[in-house]
Amino acid sequence: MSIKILDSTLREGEQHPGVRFSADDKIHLIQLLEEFHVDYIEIGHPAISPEDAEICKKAAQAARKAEILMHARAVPEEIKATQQAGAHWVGIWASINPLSLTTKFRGKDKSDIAKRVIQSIEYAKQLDLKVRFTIEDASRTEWEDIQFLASLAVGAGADRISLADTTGVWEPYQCAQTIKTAVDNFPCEIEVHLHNDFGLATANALAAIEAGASVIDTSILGIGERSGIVDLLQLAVILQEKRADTRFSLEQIPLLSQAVQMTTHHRPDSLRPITGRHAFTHTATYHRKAVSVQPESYEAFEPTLVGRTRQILERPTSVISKLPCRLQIGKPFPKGSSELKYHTDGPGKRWVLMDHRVDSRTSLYAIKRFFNGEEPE
Ligand code: HCA
Ligand code: CU
Repeated sequence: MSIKILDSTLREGEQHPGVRFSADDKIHLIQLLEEFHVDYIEIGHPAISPEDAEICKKAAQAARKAEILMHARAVPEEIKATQQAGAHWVGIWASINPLSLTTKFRGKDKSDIAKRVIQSIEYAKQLDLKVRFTIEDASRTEWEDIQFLASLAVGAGADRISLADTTGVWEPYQCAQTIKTAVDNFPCEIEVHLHNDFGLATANALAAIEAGASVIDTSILGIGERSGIVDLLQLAVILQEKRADTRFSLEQIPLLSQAVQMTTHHRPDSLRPITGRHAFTHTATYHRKAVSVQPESYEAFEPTLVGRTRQILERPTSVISKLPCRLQIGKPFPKGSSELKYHTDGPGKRWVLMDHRVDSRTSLYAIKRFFNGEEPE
């Protein structure tokens, strides 16, 4: 059975600092995600505010193929809000780990939490919603507690159990062990939600797939709380190149990446696999030579696979003498300013102005960046 992909850019991604999607942003991203062929789209938490409820409702109406999921705590009003906004699925979540109890459950004992979870799931089923029940912070929760709460959730009618590595602490072997135990113990599909605090989210996703998980949560460029979650775009490329899963429209990757950059102002750093500015740039002299004859010498896959182009960049030292502009290095900037500044006074007449306190290595760095087309910060 092929793995299903849930994209949570519009819910988890909206928890990235400074990110707030309008209804139109969400509608546009839903269209792109559907064209990319994800299976589920998690679009928000409608109970947060009337505005969120309205945005979720408009966005849900735009979905054509993907099943739409909305987030809710184990509270009847929040579950009702997802139904009113047109969700197919409600994602109910609760933690049973005292380290991470949300304010709703702080001070409550385990049987109390279980009671609320059961009631919420039963209520959601009465509303004709499909239910994903997530054990938040599963990666720091004793297996006995996971088993206790998840078994009750399944008994109450949950269609799927999701285990969350909320703080991104799993190593791949630990993730695989827990997912395998869940697959062996629960008579339903297992989903996994993996944060990237140690940079292991994608590795953990692959381990979870090997262990039998049915659904992986992702977001475009991995955006989410703190260091985010599994990057949809990276995972899709890995699934195609390493697992022969060819369903994704990988050539659309630049469109998805740009849509998120434009709506969130988040930029992937230049080293980021697939979407980073220099993910397909070759610089070292012998790399450049080898790649111009035989690209696979230094490429894991063709850049065109993901809608990108190869870039061959000369090494900066040889480039500086060919700069098409006038440079003035080390010109004192007004006292009190400690930043690098630049100034343009017409085509071909660019000047890089430096603060008098920065050293020559920093100035070289500024020139390199300047030549590479980026403005010095
Ligand atoms: C959150 C926490 C969560 C929930 C995941 C889920 C996590 O932001 O509410 O409900 O499946 O990482 O545990 O994103
Ligand atoms: Cu999360």
